Amino acid sequence: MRPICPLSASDSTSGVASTSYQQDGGSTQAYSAAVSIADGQHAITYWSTDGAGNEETHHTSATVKVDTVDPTGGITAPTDGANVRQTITVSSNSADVTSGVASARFQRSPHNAATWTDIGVPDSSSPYSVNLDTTALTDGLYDLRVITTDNAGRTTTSSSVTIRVDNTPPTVTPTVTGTLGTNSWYTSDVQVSWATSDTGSGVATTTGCSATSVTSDTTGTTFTCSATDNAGNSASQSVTGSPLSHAKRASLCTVAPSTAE
Ligand SMILES: [Ca+2]
Ligand SMILES: [Ca+2]
Repeated sequence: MRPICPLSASDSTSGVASTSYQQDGGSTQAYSAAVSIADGQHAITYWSTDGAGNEETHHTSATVKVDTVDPTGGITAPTDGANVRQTITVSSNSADVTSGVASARFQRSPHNAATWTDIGVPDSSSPYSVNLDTTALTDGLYDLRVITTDNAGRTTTSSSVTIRVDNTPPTVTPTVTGTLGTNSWYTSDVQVSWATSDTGSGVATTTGCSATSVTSDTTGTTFTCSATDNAGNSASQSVTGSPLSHAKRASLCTVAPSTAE
């Protein structure tokens, strides 16, 4: 409902003949009924004239501020469907044409649960954003939204975007096959193969994970497979020949996996 601005006047002797007003210093208007005020900030000047033609001192209202339009604003980052890890920046394009944005309040919920939790404190200055430490959350799907409030107190709640939090590196598993002799030495050619998997965002890329055949005596040769998931978590594992050098085939043992950030 657009606000209206009613005026009233009285005169003790000859009576009020007319009441006039100007909006924002514009043309003089005869006042007959409540005046509708457009969105924005306005100054109303008004005065009455009595039956004897006496015009009273003009009055100017306090600034009349009108905002009838809800603000706008949606999540601009991360994008819907994004795989994220570590600490991310959540941003919005909150805006309001008339009274301006008072705050952008960011919230998260487990996907489709609609149990919203504030992310940090509302941001009151553009560009509107907040940091989200995803390591404090269980890996999985989450919805994000922003509630934009304008300076008139009107609010708009955005639609939500869904992200996948994945702070767990892929699993890299070597398999070494061959004819095992004694003391962990292989006495045949040896095949090194790899399995990579990721239960969160999935494996995006692998390096060095092709199956390899060791067909000559070797010691100290290291084979490494690295995998990176779609959120950017990496892991690698290596198998390396034993330092012993006098056997038919080098023994192979698994060393501890390393996780790259
Ligand atoms: Ca507004
Ligand atoms: Ca993962």
